[in-house]
Amino acid sequence: MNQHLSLDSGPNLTWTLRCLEPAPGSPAAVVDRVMPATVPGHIHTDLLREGLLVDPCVGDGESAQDWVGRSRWQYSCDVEYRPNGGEATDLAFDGLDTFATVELNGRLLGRSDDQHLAHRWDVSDLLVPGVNRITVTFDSAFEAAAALEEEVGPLPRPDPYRDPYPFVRKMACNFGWDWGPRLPSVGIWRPARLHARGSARIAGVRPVTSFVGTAHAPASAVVDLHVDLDLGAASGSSAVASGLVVRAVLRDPAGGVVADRELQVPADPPSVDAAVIALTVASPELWWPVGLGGQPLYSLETSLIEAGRLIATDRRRIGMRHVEVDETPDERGVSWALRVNGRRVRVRGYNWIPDLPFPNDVSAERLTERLDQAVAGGANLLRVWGGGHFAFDDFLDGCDERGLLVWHDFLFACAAYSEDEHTVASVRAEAEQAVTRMSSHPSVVLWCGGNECVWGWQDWGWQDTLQGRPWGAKYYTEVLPEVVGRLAPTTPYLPNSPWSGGLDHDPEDQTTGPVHIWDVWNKVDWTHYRDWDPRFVSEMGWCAPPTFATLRRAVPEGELLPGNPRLEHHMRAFNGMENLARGIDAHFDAPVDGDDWIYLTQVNQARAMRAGVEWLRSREGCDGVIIWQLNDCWPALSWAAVDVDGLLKPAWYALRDAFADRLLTLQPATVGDEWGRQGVELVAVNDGPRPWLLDVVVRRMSVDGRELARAEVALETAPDGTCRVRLEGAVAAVGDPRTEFLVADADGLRSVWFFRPDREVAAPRPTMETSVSVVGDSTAVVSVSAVTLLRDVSFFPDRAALAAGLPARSVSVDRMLLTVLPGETTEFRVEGLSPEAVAALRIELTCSPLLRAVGDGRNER
Ligand code: BMA
Repeated sequence: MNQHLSLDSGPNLTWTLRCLEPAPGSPAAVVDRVMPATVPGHIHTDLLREGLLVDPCVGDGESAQDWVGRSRWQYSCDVEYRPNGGEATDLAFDGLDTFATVELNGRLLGRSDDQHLAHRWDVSDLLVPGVNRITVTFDSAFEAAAALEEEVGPLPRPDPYRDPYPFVRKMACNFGWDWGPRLPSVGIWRPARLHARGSARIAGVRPVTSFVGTAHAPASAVVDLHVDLDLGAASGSSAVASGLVVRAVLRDPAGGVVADRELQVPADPPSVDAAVIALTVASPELWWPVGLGGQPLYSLETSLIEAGRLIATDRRRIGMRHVEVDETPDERGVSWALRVNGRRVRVRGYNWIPDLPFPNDVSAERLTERLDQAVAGGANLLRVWGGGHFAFDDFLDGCDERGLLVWHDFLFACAAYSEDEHTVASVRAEAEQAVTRMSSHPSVVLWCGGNECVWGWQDWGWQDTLQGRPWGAKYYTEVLPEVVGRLAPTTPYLPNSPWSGGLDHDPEDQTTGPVHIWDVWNKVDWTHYRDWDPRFVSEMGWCAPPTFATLRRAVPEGELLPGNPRLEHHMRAFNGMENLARGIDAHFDAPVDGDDWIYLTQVNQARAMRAGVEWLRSREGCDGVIIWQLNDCWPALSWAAVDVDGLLKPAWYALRDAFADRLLTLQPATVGDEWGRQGVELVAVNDGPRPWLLDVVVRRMSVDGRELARAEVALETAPDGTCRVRLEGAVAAVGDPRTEFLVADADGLRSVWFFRPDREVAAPRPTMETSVSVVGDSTAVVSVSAVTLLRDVSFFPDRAALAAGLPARSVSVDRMLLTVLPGETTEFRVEGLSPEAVAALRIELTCSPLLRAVGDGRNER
């Protein structure tokens, strides 16, 4: 039987680490110091534990660590080995970050220059009984990149990234991004092992599934199981291969065996892809995206038997689902829609970035929380963005279980890339490994060549700099589609994001393919999302600070206001502070203090996301919206909906509502009419599997609370349908857009439409009455009665937690950003405060027009 001796650090194995060549700026304490190292891990976390680094997330600790990525490092371990009867043994590393030289007992095994590649070396002849020494030496990625840049010549690189990340096959955002710190790491960052593999091992298991019958209820499925075999040194020897049998056992979700087949590996010639076993599943239980059905997972056990002896087993779960991209020409252009099991899935997604700067630090609990936040935030898809790393299996397992679709970029982002022979070979090998590893996950529904590379080439002036030199097109149009077509032929491939059908097409063409909407955040007000009428949006976003608690942790000193350099250090977006100010200026009066500023910037992010998503979801021709971005990797003023500490920003609540299966929304009747001056429509969007019948009450109101007109509208919305009615008559006859607004209510859902920005709306000075009651050991209900119109009333649980002396994460609230009409009462359910803490609670609510109301009856500005 294949045996694995883990080389991950633990009670039985110690790795050590030392600096071979300290770069200028290194602390004296690092010289000649031998330290314990974590495998799998990252050097920064070891140095932090040793007290050689300060926390890069606090203050400007990040700036003090430049020396780490410029030094040379060596990892070593002594491993006890007992010979196992002469079985061939490999030394296997699942990932080395990045310029690594690997030696065993002083003998060179090989080198790696690609963080995203797994390696294995046959060490049968080098291992000795007893202690064996493994060393991995890492050169500086900066120096390697500089040498490569010298070799292939400069390539265009976009702002604001000054480092030569496109020259190295290493996580691009390691070098800093417009939401993340610059912390180029080194390390043995994925698991390692000694693998007694004998004459053969299972190198990959790829189910390629086809269906017989209708797509949504097929009569049967045929799983062509491709079992990649690695015959190592025995390859070519028919004597070994002739005795090999592959057996596959497939069990349904209840555990019953549905297929059990064996295949003699063809002996002549033996190859690494010798076994394909067809498994037939009658009446398969289909795997569906969240909201459209269940996520049944079948268990698959693949074994390798040599001369009657079991030598290797692979276990995994697979799902029965069919996926395609529907690109049908129509009067507007060509659709771009995901279809799963024949059913169009209107995508409501979030872009995913590495959840911490050092990926191994993401615990199982943290990952679970983040995936749950995505689903609770209305998502049915995550896009793993190409500037990070290939998703780990625990992430994909979590997506399989939750019905979260995964769009996975290959690892190219915002840059031109060299097409030299060596890099092409590396990229091909990376892609082969990643596609093979991930192909059994039903959640992986799309491979995409890269992020914004074709757009950059088309629109960012690269062509002038490149003067005809290669820039990466070969990857997107040749290398990567060939790999996906060969190894995961039933998974769709998109050459890039954005993309409009060809290298010679404007990738931002709205009539076809996915676009990225960035002009809005970068240049204009968020009302201009309503100028767009695309087929699919794979990125759009608006920045805001993280929650107060997270920002205060990262910026312990000074006011939390623009102008504080420590705060601005955590804003990496190009023109970020200016854009935030521009955003506030378009809607609100200037903030007076830091609390106002945080509230207004966060509410503006939430409003931007709600406006953009509701507008795009209301357009029948738009088949998906993916928000930039779900998560953060450090305390950042960023586009994230959830901050690095896992705390929900107001935008998350707005997106949860805007992404609900059933959306009721008021929208302008005309594209480009940002404020609905030419008429407003009532739109119901039903992404769910059942029809939606609703009676909507639409009122035209005065800001002083008077009802000016009312209409009752009955809507019937089919599953996967949209229903729209233009408002007519008295309810639509707006007199003064500064004092009037519309409200639509049905089924507990509310949509509100104002015709002017807040600061032009003649709303009365806000007044509210509040009370709090304890309803359980740790639950309180904060109730708010509006005396005047209150918009976006919010209770911030992190502030309540800090006031009660509790960790910010320990208190949560169910809702945020409520618009309450005069005379109405609404409630927030707050979890995590003891009755004593509730008794001492000073209820702080914030709303627009700006007011901070406190629970002792006073209203404060
Ligand atoms: C796009 C993304 C990221 C970036 C984001 C915000 O360019 O693909 O590269 O972080 O917008 O600018």
